[in-house]
Amino acid sequence: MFGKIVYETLSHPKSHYVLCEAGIIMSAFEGAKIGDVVEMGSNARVLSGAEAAPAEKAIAALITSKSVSPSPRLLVDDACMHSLPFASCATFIKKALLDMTPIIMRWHDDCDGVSSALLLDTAITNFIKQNRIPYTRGMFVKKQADSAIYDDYAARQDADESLAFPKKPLLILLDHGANGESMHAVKNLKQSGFQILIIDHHPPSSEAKGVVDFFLSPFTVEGGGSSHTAGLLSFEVASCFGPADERLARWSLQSDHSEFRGTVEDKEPVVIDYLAISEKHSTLDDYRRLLSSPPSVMFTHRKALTAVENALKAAEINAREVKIADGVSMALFRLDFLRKGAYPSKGKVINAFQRKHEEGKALVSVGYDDSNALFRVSEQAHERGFKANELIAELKAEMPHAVESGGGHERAASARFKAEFSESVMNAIIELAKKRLS
Ligand SMILES: [Mn+2]
Repeated sequence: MFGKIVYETLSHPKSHYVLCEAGIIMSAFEGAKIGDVVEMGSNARVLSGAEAAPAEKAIAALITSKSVSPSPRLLVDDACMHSLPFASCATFIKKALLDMTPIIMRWHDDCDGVSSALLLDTAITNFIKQNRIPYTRGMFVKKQADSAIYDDYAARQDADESLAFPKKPLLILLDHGANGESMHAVKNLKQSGFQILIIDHHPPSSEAKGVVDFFLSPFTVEGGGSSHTAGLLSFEVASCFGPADERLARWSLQSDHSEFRGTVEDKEPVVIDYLAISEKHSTLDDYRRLLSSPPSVMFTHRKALTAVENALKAAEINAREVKIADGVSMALFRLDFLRKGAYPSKGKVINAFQRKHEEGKALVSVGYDDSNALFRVSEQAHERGFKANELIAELKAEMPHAVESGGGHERAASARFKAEFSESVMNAIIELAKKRLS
């Protein structure tokens, strides 16, 4: 029987893990290294040259047969979903698992990221069990990221982590890592020998596809966009491993305001978002435990709502209204009472404010602190011609010394500026708004 050495212990002398017809078997071959093909049994030895070729072929066929993936039934039936290579992505992961590649999986700290991680974790763990692959606990590292950027600090941690393994790991980045800001760190790890898989629905860097081993992004195919959440994509990949929890995909659609979300508002997306921020060290099992307990879901949902309500009150108390045109008003309120990285985010508070006050009104809400301003535009204000992204573009052009970045959509956008110019920036926003609607 032929086999391939896929892993080894760090002990002396080394023991080898050999992938063969019978599964993965532990054995020892003197002087052998990972990747060598061997003959097992009484004539146990490392094969080389012409002898190795048929063995390599047999092992490759074995891996191919064990990693086939059926095309999944699609939860969202559109051109983008039909074009995305879900089955190949699953096969890519299965091959890495059969090869006993250590895994480092990171996910964005929000409902979409957590849903993606829960789906892939279950799929991967089940595959490891079904195929009796002798992964030890430390070979599947799971970490929640703390932003949408995979940065050099994170990459350094992962590089350090990889030193404990006899071979380079597969890094799986979920719902983050594809944007331009992440490319430096991603490239570094790729160069150091990591395999990298990114499943992300954020607008990607043009380099992302070329850098990583597998890139699953709705932006790479016709008709895809941010509405195809990472949770949705991960659900389809997980479905190629076996039955997957459809609710997680639906929760990610709800939390990310996807155009494919259902009409029913579940509590769980709010709960997951809340936990991801307020209990940053939650493990995937912590999420599972909480989600499987209806009283805990109710309780945590209540806590999250209360946090938003209290923040909304604080915003309302300091809000001032400015008339920017006949029948169009702008509500400005400070958001510095919110702690950075805590729940709720500025975005959640301004959304809550806008939802409560916009009904039937031409209202532009501006939530701001010393270096940021967020805009939300009601339907009526938009009909009157107010476009937040255009105002920000004008602001940038007019105050290049003060405005650092900004952008977004017509009805939701934000700008970042230097704190020392905050007062003049806020005044300019009001003046530009008046001018644009006059
Ligand atoms: Mn996200």
